[in-house]
Amino acid sequence: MRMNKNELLKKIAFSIEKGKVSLMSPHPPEMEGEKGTDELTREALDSGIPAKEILSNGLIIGMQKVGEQFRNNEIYLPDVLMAAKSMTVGMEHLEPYFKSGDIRYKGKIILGTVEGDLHDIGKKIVGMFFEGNGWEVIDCGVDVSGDMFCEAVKKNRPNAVGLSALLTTTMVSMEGISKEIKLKYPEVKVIIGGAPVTMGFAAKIGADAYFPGPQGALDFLNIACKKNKTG
Ligand code: B1M
Repeated sequence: MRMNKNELLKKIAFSIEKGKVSLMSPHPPEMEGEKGTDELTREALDSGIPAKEILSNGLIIGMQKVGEQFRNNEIYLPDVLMAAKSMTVGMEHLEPYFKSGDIRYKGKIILGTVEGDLHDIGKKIVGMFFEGNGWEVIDCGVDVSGDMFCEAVKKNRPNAVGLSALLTTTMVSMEGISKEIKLKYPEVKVIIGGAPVTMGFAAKIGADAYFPGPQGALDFLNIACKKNKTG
């Protein structure tokens, strides 16, 4: 029998929570023979659920639960790794649905997770969102130093650079990176985001803006870029 929308989204969240990648994956043993995020995400798309809804009400909900359980010491790092693997497989299905049909981009942004930090799921989501809304995204990956960001700016001449950090220990490096970019390229906007980052922190380190999620960052880019064009 076909699952309804809510059941399917709940199942996707659960398959992230449990790190069940696909039907064939042996982890976790108690879910042997069950569909994983791979099949469930495909099924959700095929049944007409919008990609944004699958992301927000399926994949992200599952990952939030993983975060809570990890914080409460109910699960361990290998479980988080399996959840991240499962999330990545789901996002791969969604990615084409976020691509913009625009050939003329509104502008260009460089994205990266700052040095010392390997968390990239949130940054990838932000990038997908930007691309889907007409921005060219150059993703420098994870563990990106100030010099690497500046090199990318020199090569690509973007309108903005977006820094992501998920650790309280790595968010501090945003200050040096932001200052280095601003010193060399004062016309380039620097925006920051990631779970531990705040508006106050952005102001303190001299970044142009902070956003808790992709939508605010996108609105900022659209306005800032328009102002630049009209002088
Ligand atoms: Co790690 N980890 N992790 N981890 N991990 C956290 C961040 C943690 C909060 C878990 C916890 O304790 N509850 C904790 C940090 C504690 C702290 O610093 N205060 C933590 C820790 C401690 C660690 C390790 C140190 C664990 C260890 O080794 N003992 C280690 C560090 C490795 C390193 O980076 N050097 C580590 C490792 C990992 C994995 C590799 C296993 C894996 C990452 C896999 C990957 O990314 N490819 C992982 C994961 C998955 C998590 C949690 C569970 C989930 C993160 C995530 O993907 N969230 C996380 C707990 C949590 O966040 N609740 C945790 C889903 C994602 C959609 O949200 O990334 O917040 P998020 O992105 C959002 C917004 O923040 C925002 O928009 C996104 C979309 O809505 N956003 C931006 C993000 N970037 C933005 C940029 C913008 C604008 C908005 O503009 C430029």
